Amino acid sequence: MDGKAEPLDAIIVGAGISGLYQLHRLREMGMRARVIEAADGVGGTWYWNRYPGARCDIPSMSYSYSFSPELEQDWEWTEKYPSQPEVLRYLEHVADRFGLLRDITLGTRVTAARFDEAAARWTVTTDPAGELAARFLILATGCLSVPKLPEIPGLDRYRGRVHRTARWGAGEESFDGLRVGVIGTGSSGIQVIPVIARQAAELTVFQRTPNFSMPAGNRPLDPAEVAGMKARYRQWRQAQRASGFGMPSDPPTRSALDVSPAERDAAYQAGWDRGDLTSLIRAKIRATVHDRDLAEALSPRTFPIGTKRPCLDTGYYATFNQAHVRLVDLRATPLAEFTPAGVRTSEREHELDAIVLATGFDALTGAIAAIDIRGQGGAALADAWRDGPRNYLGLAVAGFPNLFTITGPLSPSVLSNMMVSIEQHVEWIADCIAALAAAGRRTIEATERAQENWVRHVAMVGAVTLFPTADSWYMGANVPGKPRVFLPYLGGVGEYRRKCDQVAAQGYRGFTLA
Ligand code: NA7
Repeated sequence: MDGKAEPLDAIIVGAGISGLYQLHRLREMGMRARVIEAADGVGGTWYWNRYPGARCDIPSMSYSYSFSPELEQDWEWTEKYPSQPEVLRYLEHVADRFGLLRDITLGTRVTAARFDEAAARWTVTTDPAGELAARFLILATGCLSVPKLPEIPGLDRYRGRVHRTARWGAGEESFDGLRVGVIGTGSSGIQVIPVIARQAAELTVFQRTPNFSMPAGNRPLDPAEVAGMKARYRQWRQAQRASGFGMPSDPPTRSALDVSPAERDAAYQAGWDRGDLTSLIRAKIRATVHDRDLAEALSPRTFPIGTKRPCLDTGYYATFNQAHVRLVDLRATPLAEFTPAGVRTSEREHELDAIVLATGFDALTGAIAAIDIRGQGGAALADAWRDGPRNYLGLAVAGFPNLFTITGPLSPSVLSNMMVSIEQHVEWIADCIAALAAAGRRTIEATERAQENWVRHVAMVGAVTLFPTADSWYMGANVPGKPRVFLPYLGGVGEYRRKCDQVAAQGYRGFTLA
């Protein structure tokens, strides 16, 4: 890369949903921006997570950009919940439609970034070797983009095929006739397991914690339904923005205790049929899985529902009724090591031709921590965040001027429809950069005080819920040694948007402009 060219206005790290839109938005403002992307294509999460069965668990017509009414009208989603190939095709279409590729450098990873105070700009270092400078650095690095391996030794000794759901390669589809092991039963495991079961000769599922999962009820979209949504898209988008989680729903009007048991059951059943009610899950597992002990082993007991991300599945529990599918309960017999032939638990060795790792991510902070970021006085972000992320509004960090994080930790991010939160951040950042330019300012930086108050507020809102009681990736609990902090902001996307807009309207209250 040419480091000697005129510095850019902005460097954007990542060409997923957020990086693509940020680039488009800045270019529309006449800014010079470049996206640096490690993958060989655009799409972020939807580029990497190509495992069979990968599907979004937000309805397609809501999990799509709202910034272009023409795009909204032109694009035809085919299923209620879009499959990974369909979302990726959509994002490739967006990159193409808005001519974004000419300002995206693919196959290049940002490894370090330092802020030069005198010049008031960021210089980033890349691999393959290169340097690039810009006034603003925008991390569009994703919340679930650094996969985590299981913490047991010996993976390099194992002689069979190893697949990672979060790094699925082309041509990895067939498990025909193989003895396959899947480690992990989060959303990824729960989606991939029924598909692999259709191919494998034997499938062994290694489960550490059973999850709450509900039938997705995925289906082709009805043309009349699509036309109806397209006709009222603008209102729907407005409702999304004002909602709690980026998905509008009718709030309950009566307590469950005020109605008859029959009425209550009917309401619960209707919810189950819609695929969004959780109370019946254990009973449904018992009704689906024939073997009582197996049903119990698959039933979550160790955390309150919703405190770990609930899953949507297609035939997950029924998969365990097939004779060639086995469950290994790692709470009873923990994994000890990989062996040349498979894996060994505390009880025995399991010989496997292929192992699929669906073991999750270093969520929310992993991709930011992977870059050596140096702010004022050469201070490292890694040091500033040693005890957990500290920022203002989940958007900016004291001591790191002109640095923005899209759906960063301590913003609603993963507790919302990501599309809604991403668009909000992209637009807020773009408006902020425009406001600075209009005011003839070069830098913006969160104050320590505003940051302190925000960190405390996010923790306080989280603390009144049951979220901190679960060993979840929301809490950083899935990565050994990671500080235990509630990472997303639970204030609701509507309320959060109001706060961010207010800060901007008050001349960027809590920021220092210079
Ligand atoms: P998750 O939800 O973090 O799931 C990872 C799974 O892997 C989970 O069942 C873990 O058990 C299990 N795991 C992790 N490490 C180990 C080890 N060392 N041994 C055994 N089992 C292990 O990641 P996903 O990719 O499924 O989903 C991530 C998000 O993507 C999802 O929530 C949606 O928002 C989209 P644990 O529960 O930690 O005991």
